[in-house]
Amino acid sequence: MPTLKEKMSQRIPGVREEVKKLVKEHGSKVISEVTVTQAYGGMRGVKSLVCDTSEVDLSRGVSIGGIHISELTEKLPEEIFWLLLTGELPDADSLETLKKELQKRSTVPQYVWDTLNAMPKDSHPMTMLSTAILVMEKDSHFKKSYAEGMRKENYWEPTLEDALDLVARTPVIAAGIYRMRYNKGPVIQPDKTLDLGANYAKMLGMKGVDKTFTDFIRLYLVLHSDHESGNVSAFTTHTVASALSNLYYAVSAGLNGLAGPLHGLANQECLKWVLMVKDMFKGAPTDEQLHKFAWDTLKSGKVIPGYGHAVLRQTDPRFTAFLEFGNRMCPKDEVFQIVAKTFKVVPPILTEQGKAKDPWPNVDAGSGSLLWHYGMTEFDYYTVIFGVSRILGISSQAVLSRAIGSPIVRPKSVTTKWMKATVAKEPALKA
Ligand code: NMX
Ligand code: MLT
Repeated sequence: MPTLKEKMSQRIPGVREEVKKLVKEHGSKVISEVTVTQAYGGMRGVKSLVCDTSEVDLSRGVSIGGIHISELTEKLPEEIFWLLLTGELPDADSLETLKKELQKRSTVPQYVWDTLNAMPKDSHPMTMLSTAILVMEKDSHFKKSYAEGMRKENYWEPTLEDALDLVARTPVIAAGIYRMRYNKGPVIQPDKTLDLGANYAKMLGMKGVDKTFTDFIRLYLVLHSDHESGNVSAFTTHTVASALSNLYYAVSAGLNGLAGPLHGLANQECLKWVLMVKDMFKGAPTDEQLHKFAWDTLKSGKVIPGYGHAVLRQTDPRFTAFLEFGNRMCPKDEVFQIVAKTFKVVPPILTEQGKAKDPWPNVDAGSGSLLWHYGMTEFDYYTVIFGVSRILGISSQAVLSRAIGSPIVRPKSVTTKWMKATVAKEPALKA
């Protein structure tokens, strides 16, 4: 029954050896090339990152440690954290040990609450989460060990310590933010006998919810945990951590990226859109009404939030998991019904418009309607829950990057002048 750290210590020498051998024997082989479109187009599709926690297939969606997300929906977030870091699911004893380890670490320093209390009362909850994480930087294990002259091969160990602290504390902070920001009463302290998801659900202090709310929060934390390393939150975290900034700096930066409407904030934007539909048609619209509303959104130059993806070209299996949950729990809920109807109406419209490469729903299209069903109506909070979950993935990625000694990120940029001169010399660049 190894602890997480022991398991990682067993795994890491093999991973290091594997990477070293690969680079030594095949270092000069070409795995991708970059076109002018890609250089100006957000590097879409350029294979230039390595991520061993999860991978995204354009039609099947995400798999974690080689297991498709649809097979992980009954797991606990702690099991996913172990899977992300070790590539295997924990046995029952290891899971219990990890749960205890996280419970032990879940006390949030008083200065975090003081900082949150001092912030403007109308701060966005994502700003509060990112600030709370940043302010804990002073207690980073990595920072301390680095100052003491730690050797490079040991970098991953204090990074794992920081990751464990972050994973343990973030649900407590996030629940506290919900209660402070929306005047829900005093912050609820963690119950040190509960798992991460159950504790988070309890600390939110929602009124009138049944046990299925806990199941829902666990599912939420599992589904958003990781999506390989090219998405904005993961790539930002990786870039910042590559300067040997500690995990608090890196994760806080990653969450700032998650707070953008084209990334994690799309869940709040999506519910806003669904509620606009509901208000306009005084309930669930007909297909024709929704069809017109969606076209009006597009014609006004806006995106339909929750639809489209930079990598996926099929319905996101994370959306499917939420849809299945909603079909079981609240098929008659009007807001959920609008989400289900949008799934029917919007993809053909985006296809007809012909701009979006992926007309299908992503993870953000359905999650908000379920939070709304459970009575969480403050939709600008929704991305915080995404953030709590995403910390599992981005901090695991950072630990593994430290383990293989990833260097500082520094791609080469070129000027438009250089680009013009180069394409003039090279008329037959491949598409
Ligand atoms: N509604 C309207 N237009 C869209 C949509 C959409 N849902 N998705 C893409 N397009 C447009 C896009 O704006 C672009 O237009 P233009 O040429 O005028 O700039 C065109 O289609 C081509 O974009 P793509 O190459 O298909 O998409 P890209 O890879 O650039 O961006 C997203 C991916 C996810 C940013 C984009 O699909 C989008 O803005 N979706 C809505 C926001 C959203 O749901 N984001 C959440 C993503 C998941 N997450 O959690 O991070
Ligand atoms: C994510 O979960 O990070 C999003 O689906 C965005 C992405 O993968 O690009």
